[in-house]
Amino acid sequence: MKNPFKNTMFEFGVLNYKSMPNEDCSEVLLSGRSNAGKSSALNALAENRKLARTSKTPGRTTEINFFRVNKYLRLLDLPGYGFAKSDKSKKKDWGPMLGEYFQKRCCLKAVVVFMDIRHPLKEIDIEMIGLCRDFDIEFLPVLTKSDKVSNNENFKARQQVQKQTGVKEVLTISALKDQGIKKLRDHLISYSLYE
Ligand SMILES: Nc1nc2c(ncn2[C@@H]2O[C@H](COP(=O)(O)OP(=O)(O)OP(=O)(O)O)[C@@H](O)[C@H]2O)c(=O)[nH]1
Ligand SMILES: [Mg+2]
Repeated sequence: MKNPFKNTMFEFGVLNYKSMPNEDCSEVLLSGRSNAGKSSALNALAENRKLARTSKTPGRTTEINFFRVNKYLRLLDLPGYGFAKSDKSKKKDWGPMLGEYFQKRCCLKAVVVFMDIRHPLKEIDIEMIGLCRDFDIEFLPVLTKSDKVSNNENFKARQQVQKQTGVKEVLTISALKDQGIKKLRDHLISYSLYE
């Protein structure tokens, strides 16, 4: 079957809630610490390396970027926390904006919390999960860079996250090896069907 993310396109980059586009489809927020692998995952979903900018230098994504998957779904690439030292002027506290976004944006259907499989559930991840719980928004923990660890460590990390979050479904992916990406696509598409 054709990859439903193949035609994903960049739409807008915004710095605040006011500048966001009209709510004309479901939205899923891609969140996680800087360097967690959000943009790489997005590119793997779309099979397009040029879609979102990825970098070894944390903090290269500085705006919330809206990507249109199809008529029914948008993905929002949220810059990670902990920005590059060289770019202090662009440092931004997303906290207040996210609160407003979670509260007002009815089309927000789910939040993906990307975490490096080698160090999941840092404080900021727990805060994000707390925000989802406060606003009753579904969240999906996704452990990234699974190619960096053994199968055993992979299993243990997933178990730890399941136990700590109480969530049954924890995905593991490798954007590099194209592992778990199909399953992530299926989850994202299912969110777009939520009422
Ligand atoms: N080995 C491996 N490296 C990966 C994988 N995914 C991402 N990386 C690397 O991790 C680094 C950060 O990836 P990004 O996708 O830019 O991370 P990000 O979460 O978008 O970071 P910010 O935009 O700063 O929030 C890059 O050097 C990627 O090449 C993976 O599946 N395997
Ligand atoms: Mg990024």
